[in-house]
Amino acid sequence: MKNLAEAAVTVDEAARTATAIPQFEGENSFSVDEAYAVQAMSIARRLDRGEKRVGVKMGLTSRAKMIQVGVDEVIWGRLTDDMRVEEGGSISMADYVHPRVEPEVAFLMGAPLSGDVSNLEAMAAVEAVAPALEIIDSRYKDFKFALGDVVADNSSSSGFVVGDWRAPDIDFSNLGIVLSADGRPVQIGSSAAILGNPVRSLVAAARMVARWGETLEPGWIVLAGGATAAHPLAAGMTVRSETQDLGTVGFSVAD
Ligand code: OOG
Ligand code: MG
Repeated sequence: MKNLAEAAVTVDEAARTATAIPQFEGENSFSVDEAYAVQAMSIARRLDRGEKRVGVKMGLTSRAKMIQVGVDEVIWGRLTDDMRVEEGGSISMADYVHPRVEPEVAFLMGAPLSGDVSNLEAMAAVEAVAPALEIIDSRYKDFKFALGDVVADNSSSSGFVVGDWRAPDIDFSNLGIVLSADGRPVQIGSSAAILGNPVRSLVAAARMVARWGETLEPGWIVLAGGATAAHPLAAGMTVRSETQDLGTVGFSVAD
């Protein structure tokens, strides 16, 4: 029988020590439910080490992302305070296996949200919106995984940067986004790539966390998912993303 608790230790240690691991293949592969159970147990280990839960990340909410990794189901993961990189801050390659960056939209929750909700109900629970970058880092060798693997690995969550928050009183359903590395555009897209409108990702988040007994809590951040394919990071790189009406967010890779 598969030992899910053991798998949780494996993915948590791989993330903690930035070490690549093989996929859970064959008789060791997980059903989606098993994978979320592994994810929950691995995050519990991080919380035991003193990290604080700060929100949720949605994944594979755009075609570009689904195609890039070959998995075509919307997934979610858990964010902790330790994953947050300050806007304009820097990271070290040594803390990651093979990190990539992708432009996202972040929501700041002002009221609890869980279960089946409408777009309108979801927006009523949002306090602010911001441009964001997610640093993803699959712990699996060669960034290759099946659905169960990536979900168990906290949906490749590893870091995130949030720009200035603003009131969610603008139409952010189709905002142009340019992701630049060292001043050169490397991905160009639109917030519309995120399920047609990022608010649909928030609706999906409310539904999906409810399945696991969770509520999007006031003060939590919800990352809506990458609007474009992710770009590989390298030592010395400066990353900046500019989102129409939301502004810029960036960081650099020290070494
Ligand atoms: C899986 C995580 C996907 C997104 O925004 O679509 C994700 C991966 O690409 O490794 O974070
Ligand atoms: Mg992402």
